[in-house]
Amino acid sequence: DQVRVSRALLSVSDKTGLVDFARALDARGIALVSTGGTHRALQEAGLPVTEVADLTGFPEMMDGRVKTLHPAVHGGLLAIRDNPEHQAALAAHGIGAIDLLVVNLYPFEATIAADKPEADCIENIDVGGPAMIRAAAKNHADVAVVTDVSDYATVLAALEQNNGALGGDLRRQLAQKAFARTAAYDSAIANWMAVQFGTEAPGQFRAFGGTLAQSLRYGENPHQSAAFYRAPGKVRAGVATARQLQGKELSYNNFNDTDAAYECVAEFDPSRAAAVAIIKHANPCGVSEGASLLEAYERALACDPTSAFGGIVALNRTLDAEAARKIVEIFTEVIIAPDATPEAAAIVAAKKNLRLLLAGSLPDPRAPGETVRTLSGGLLIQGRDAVVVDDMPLKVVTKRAPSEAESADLRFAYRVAKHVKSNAIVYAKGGATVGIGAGQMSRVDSSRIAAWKAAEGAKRLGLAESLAVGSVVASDAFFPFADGLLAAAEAGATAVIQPGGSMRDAEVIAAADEAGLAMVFTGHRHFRH
Ligand code: 93A
Repeated sequence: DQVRVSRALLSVSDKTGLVDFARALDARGIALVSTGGTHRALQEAGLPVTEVADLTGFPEMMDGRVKTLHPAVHGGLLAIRDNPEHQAALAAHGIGAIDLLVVNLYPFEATIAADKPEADCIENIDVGGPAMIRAAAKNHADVAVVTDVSDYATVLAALEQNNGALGGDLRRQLAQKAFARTAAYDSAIANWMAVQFGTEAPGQFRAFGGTLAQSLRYGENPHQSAAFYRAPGKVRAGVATARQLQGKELSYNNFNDTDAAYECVAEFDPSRAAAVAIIKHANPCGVSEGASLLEAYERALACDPTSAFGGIVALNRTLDAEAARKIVEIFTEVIIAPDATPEAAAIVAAKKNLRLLLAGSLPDPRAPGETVRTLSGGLLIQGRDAVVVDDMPLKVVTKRAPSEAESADLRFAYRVAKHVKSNAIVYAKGGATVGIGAGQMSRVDSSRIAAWKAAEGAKRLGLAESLAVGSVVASDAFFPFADGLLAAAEAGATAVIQPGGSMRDAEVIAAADEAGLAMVFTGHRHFRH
């Protein structure tokens, strides 16, 4: 998998390190070819170098706009070495193969950053450089491509180590980096033009290689523009891959909430139980497992029917008629499921505005991926929270260990807590949430809200005791003090699941023991902001 380097083409705007690098190549007997300015720099350093114009038989023309755009260059970069026809073509046209391409591009980014006139910016759009980079990177099986000055040393070291050859791993790595560079370069041009020409698409997501999938009527609010961009390549099953069977166009908030709903319900293995998540403003207002989707929906709805009005309903199994009939009884914005029976689809069809999305399958909660968020002047990117409670080493920290039923509910509650905005507190009983506290700045406030919801639920059902009695509670992050935990005990929870790791864990554990609670630590936090 080694490529012996006999000839290198160097064409660089940033001439940092150029002479030393070229000198080392020359010392290895590698023939050097280069464009105008680069050629001059090498010649001045006393290095033997051929000008590209001598290769092409054409002078550089039009202020250098056309210098390397020629078969003598691109044939040399693109010819497959063990393809007889390609080799015959090289021979027939007197084209020499190029094994190493060293290019860095016209400084377009620096030119726009310096607020240069439009004509200067346009002139600094490199055409021939990216064309060569792409050619060499495509043909990485036979050619190495260097697009970054900081890789000169690596390449020299590799040549030294392999007796003048470059290995496949390095060539593939360099090729990938090369395409990343041309992609970023083109993004910079497109983004600049969008602003310069005022042609920015509504909600255009800059610096992101996605494709515009849908222009949205507006964003989170009517005065904000918005669009949905689909990530390039194969993406996880979900809103982006779902088929919309019917209903109004999805809005920005629908997209966001539907995604939250489907990601949440995907935590529940459909082969174990049916599960339903009802989401409002990207937070679950009820999640439940059940023997059937109908049962799961009814129990999810019971958690907070007021909030569920106008919500998004996500199901982990094929939507069936009995669940569909129940769901359409109240105003719902979106239903998303892997699939729907024809009968269920017909029931939903009676509600013209209700959107029905069929995603084909459930997203894998363990799949890698990233979340992106913009902030002024940049992007924040992180790996997705792809850890699930089943993979966490749960540790019982109290005198009392949770019962089997409590254990099941603790896991259930922690799965849900992962999808609740911090600070998240989730009460659950029998595989259903009974109170959810979301998005508070204080954990105690989230605890209070969750307990209050559980008490309201009991009132609705005419029960004397809060639904939190006999429940378990999950916290997305550790309890910094015993107060949040004591609030849960007071509400009637009998077991707790939380990451642990507070300075005051000992205090919190002692309080749990005192209250007769069983508590497990997960060792994994589920912040969601
Ligand atoms: O104007 S171009 O798009 N046309 C070309 O054919 C071409 N070939 C190489 N720019 C072109 N280049 C770029 O010239 C390279 O990407 C490099 O940035 C620069 C090197 O020019 P010089 O060697 O004259 O300094």
